[in-house]
Amino acid sequence: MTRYESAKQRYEALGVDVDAALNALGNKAISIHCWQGDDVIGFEGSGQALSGGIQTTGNYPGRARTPEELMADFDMAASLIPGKKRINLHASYAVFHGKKADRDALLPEHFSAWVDYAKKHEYGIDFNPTFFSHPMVVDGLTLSSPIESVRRFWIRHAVACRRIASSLAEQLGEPVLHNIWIPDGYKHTPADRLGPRLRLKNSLDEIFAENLPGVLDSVESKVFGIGVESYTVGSNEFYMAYAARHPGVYNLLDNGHYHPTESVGDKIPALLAFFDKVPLHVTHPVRWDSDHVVLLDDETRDIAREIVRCHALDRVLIGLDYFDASINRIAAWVIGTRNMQKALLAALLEPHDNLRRWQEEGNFTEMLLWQEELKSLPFGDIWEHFCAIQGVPADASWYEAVRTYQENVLSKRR
Ligand code: RNT
Ligand code: ZN
Repeated sequence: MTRYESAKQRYEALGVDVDAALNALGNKAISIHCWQGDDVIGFEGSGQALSGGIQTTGNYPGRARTPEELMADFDMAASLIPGKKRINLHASYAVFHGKKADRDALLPEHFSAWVDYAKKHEYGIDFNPTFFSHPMVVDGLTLSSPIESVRRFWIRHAVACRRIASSLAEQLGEPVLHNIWIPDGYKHTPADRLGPRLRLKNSLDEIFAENLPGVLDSVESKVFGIGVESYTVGSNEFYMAYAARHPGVYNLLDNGHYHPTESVGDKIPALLAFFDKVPLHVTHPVRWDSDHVVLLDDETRDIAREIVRCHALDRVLIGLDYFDASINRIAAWVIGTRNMQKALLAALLEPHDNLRRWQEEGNFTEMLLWQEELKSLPFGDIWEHFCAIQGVPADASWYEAVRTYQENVLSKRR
C-alpha cells in the first residue's frame, strides 16, 4: 500500500470522501495577484514611488520590469502551482502599444496583451482600478477628495476600469471581479469624518451607475495605512453598509485590514448569510498590513475551513494579496498559493458533518477532541498525491526550477 492509499483509508474511516476533496480542490481557481512579480510598480514608467500607505520592502534582485518579463515569471510560478489559476491585474499594468493613456482614459485595448496571454494559458482574469502612485492623488485622497477635479478624475478612472472589466469578461467568457480599494485617509485626527465618506458614497454611486455585464463589483475596506494612521474613509462599516444597500456590490475581506484579534474566518459565514458572493484578499499581516507571503498558519486554515464548511467554494472568490521583495518573487507566488491550496485541502479532509452534529448535540467534548485529532492526520500524503496527479512537483523540489530560472534569467536583469 502506498502512503497515499494508507492516508486515504484513514480519512475515509472518518467518512471523508477523499476523491471528492481532490476534485473540489483541482476545480477551485485561486486568483494570483500580478503585483507580487514587480513590487507593485506596473508599466506606466512614471517613476512614481509606491504610495497609498502600502509598502513593498526588500531588494531581492530580478524583479520583472516589462510585460514580457512579468508574464514569463508568472508562467514559471504557475507551472509549479497545481489547480486552476486566475491572474489579478491592476490598471497600472496596462500594456501600451505606442501611445500611452492616463488612468482616466484607459481602454480595453490596453489590456489586449493580457487577454491573449490569459487565453493561451487558460487563466481567468480579475481587475482592479489603481488609485495610488499617481500625481492626481492629492493630499492622499482620491474618490473622497474635496477638490472636485481630483474626485472627477478618479471617478472617470473607475468608470473606465469597470468597462475594461466588462470587456475582459466578454472576451474570456466568464465573470471578472472588479475590486475598488482606495488609500484615502488622514495621518492626523480629522475635524470632519462624515464629509469625506459622503463624497466617497457619491463617487461610488456614479461609478456603479452603469450596468455592465460580466462584472462582479467589490469594495475593500481597511483600518489604517502607513502615513494614514488616524482615519480611513473606506472603513469596514462604511463599505459593509454600502454593499448591503447596493445589490451587486460585494464587500471584499482582506485579512490584513482588521485589528489583529479579529478573524476573517469568522467574518466569512457572517457575510454568506447576506451575500451570494464573498471576495477575499488572503495575505499574512505581521503587526500591520505588511503583506507578507501567505503561510499555512491558523488564520489561513481558518479562512479555508469556513469556505469549505459553508459549502461556499463557488461563492467565496479567493484572491491573494501580498508583495514581498525580500525573497525570490517567483518563490513567493508559489509558496503563498500552494499554502492557500494546502489550507483548502486540509479543510476538505475534515468530517464537517460529524463535527457539526456534535456541536448541535451539545457534545463539545468529542467536537473538541476531533478538531484536535484532525491536526495530526497524514494530510501531507494526500497533498503530495494531489500535486502528482496535477503534474506539478509534490514536495519542495519545485524550488530547483526556480533556482535555475534565477540563475539563467533573473540574475541577468540589471
Ligand atoms: C491595500 C489593499 C489593496 C492593495 C492592492 C495592490 O491595503 O490591500 O488590495 O494591496 O490593490
Ligand atoms: Zn487587498
